[in-house]
Amino acid sequence: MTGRSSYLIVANRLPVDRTIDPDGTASWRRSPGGLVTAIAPVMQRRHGAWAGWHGAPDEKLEPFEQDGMNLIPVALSAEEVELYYEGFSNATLWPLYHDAVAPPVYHRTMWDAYRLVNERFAAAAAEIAEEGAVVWVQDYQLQLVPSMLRKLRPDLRIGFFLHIPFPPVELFWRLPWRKDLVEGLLGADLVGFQLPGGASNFRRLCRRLLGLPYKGNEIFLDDRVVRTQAFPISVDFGQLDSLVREPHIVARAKEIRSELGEPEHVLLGVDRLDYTKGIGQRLEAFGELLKDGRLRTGEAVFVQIATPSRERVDEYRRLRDDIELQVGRINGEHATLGYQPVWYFHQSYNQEELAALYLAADVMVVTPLRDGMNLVAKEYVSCHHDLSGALVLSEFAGAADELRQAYLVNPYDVEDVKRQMLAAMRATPHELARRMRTMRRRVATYDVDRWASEFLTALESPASEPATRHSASWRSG
Ligand code: ADQ
Repeated sequence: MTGRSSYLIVANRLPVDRTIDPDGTASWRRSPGGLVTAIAPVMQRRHGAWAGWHGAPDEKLEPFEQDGMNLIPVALSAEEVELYYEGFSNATLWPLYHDAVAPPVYHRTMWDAYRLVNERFAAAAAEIAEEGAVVWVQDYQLQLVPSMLRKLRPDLRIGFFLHIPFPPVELFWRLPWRKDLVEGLLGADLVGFQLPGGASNFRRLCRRLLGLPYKGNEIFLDDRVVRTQAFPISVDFGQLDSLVREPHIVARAKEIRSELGEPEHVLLGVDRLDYTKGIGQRLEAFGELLKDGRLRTGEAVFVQIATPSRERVDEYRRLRDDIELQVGRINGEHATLGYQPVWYFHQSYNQEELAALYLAADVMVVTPLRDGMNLVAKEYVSCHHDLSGALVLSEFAGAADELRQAYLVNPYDVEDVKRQMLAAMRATPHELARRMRTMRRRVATYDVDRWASEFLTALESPASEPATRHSASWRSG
């Protein structure tokens, strides 16, 4: 470890994955993904540090340097992984914040572990941060960290960003620990959300639960002001845009289409295998189009990539079984020798293969029942510089706020999904280009770099005086 840092990220996971070489030696590799790509350069410029779990239970590691970042591993026991991560984070908060599309579980032992682990993250951050440092806490696993950290280190400037939706007051109200969580978040100077709707849900909740007044974006506490604001996350548009122009990616995309049997239409889904993503809904729509005869045998194939995810949580095991049964049924009913309608992969891919798949797909089908943003939709758009391709996008994905020219669907309405999938397949190149051009302009302008810099600029700008509280109006609605 090289001393204290003036800039610090606190996230459930470190931005690196451990790889074991054939000779048995372990090394660390930067994790793929927009968040790391966006934040790493800022951290390098500012001698930043990153505190997070390194991914293996019951292992205590010393801080180390990687890629010009100070990495501070936070240890978790196997029991804590079960109760804090799989339990309170992914079996309580995750479903509750996603409109309770699966029933959340409420267990006091999980909550106790969540609080304990949040305390450990806060203590690690307090120890590393320089006087007056900027600390940016990430996501729903660490919602208590802002207030815990402020108690330990009132000199810090603390930001928090929630990557998933913030639910309406009526849903949040169910949480036995609702007050603790809200007070936890209010330890931050700036609380960021994907959409303005999440920010306003939070402000209303603060008023109803704690009687706190707010005006515009600002919530007034006795001694300070908490800013709440939307910062829609994005992707590294420039990097994807140049990657898909490389000849080997273009060649791979052609090869993929040929391996699929050169169908007229390639439809694609790419998701973590998660019940919020509406994978079953889109497969049902595709299956019905084949059954109705609105798609001819051999005309279209559906490629569904489902990255393994949270496999020890019960709800995820059931989902995997359901999806695999559904894929088997569709193929059983509609395949012929030489034609397989659904290609399903329960695997992870590297970025190049994913980019080639995006490029190869005529229709990207993104149908979450609820999603904070959905980066896959923005990645697809970034990969279509020739203005080909159509995006079918759920109205319940945060990305739908920006990508208005997508074929927007209500994933609960199977007829609507079928109609829009067909419309996307039948559209003229001119129509596709018109839609794609506008969507690309949006993603190119609001890329992940802009997301990170807007958040940090807002965090570092001076807060309003708490005195303005007296002029705060009580908002209704
Ligand atoms: P996720 O729920 O994980 O993210 P998403 O935004 O779509 O959802 O990001 C998934 C990422 O994983 C994408 O970058 C995608 O390319 C990658 N990925 C998916 N399948 C893969 C595979 N088989 N192999 C390799 N990579 C794969 C949460 C929230 C979202 C929010 C993001 C960022 O749920 O709403 O957009 O955080 O804030």
